[in-house]
Amino acid sequence: MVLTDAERKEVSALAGKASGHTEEYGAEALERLFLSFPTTKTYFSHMDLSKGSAQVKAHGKKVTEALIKAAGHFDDMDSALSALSDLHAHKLRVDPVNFKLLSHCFLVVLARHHPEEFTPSAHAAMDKFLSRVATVLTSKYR
Ligand code: HNI
Repeated sequence: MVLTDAERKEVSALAGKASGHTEEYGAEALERLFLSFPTTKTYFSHMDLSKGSAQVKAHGKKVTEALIKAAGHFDDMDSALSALSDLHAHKLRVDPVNFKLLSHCFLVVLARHHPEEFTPSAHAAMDKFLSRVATVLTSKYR
């Protein structure tokens, strides 16, 4: 699943938009995830998931930063995300279906905050990118 040059440009542009809002966008994506897909909360039972939670904000920031990092490593995403891949596969054992749900929530966040930039082609590029990230993060499951 290789992104074309045009798709990379679209993803980089949206990653640039997100870079000044890592905590805000990450926390919003997680809030949407937990509200719309409540089974995802089981992975975070050790956290305070109430609205405005400092733990959700801190986690959201980490997730957005990881996505921005991935957007800087289109050609070597496996090595760039290797530690995260170990974590999700071996320690957390997040069911892969959940990655689609979180990806969807991130798309909604980007569309909401950047409606002008979130064109159909940017949407498609971002969707492909998030699928690629999910593939890397679930690649060590077996
Ligand atoms: Ni995920 C921890 C990035 C999808 C559940 N996750 C992290 C961390 C990053 C991260 C970064 C922090 C690592 C560290 O502290 O060293 N996660 C990502 C990314 C995606 C993703 C980029 C996909 C886009 N994670 C998911 C999904 C779930 C998930 C879909 C479950 C629904 N992640 C977790 C849990 C932790 C976690 C649970 C540990 C949280 C904690 O701090 O205890």
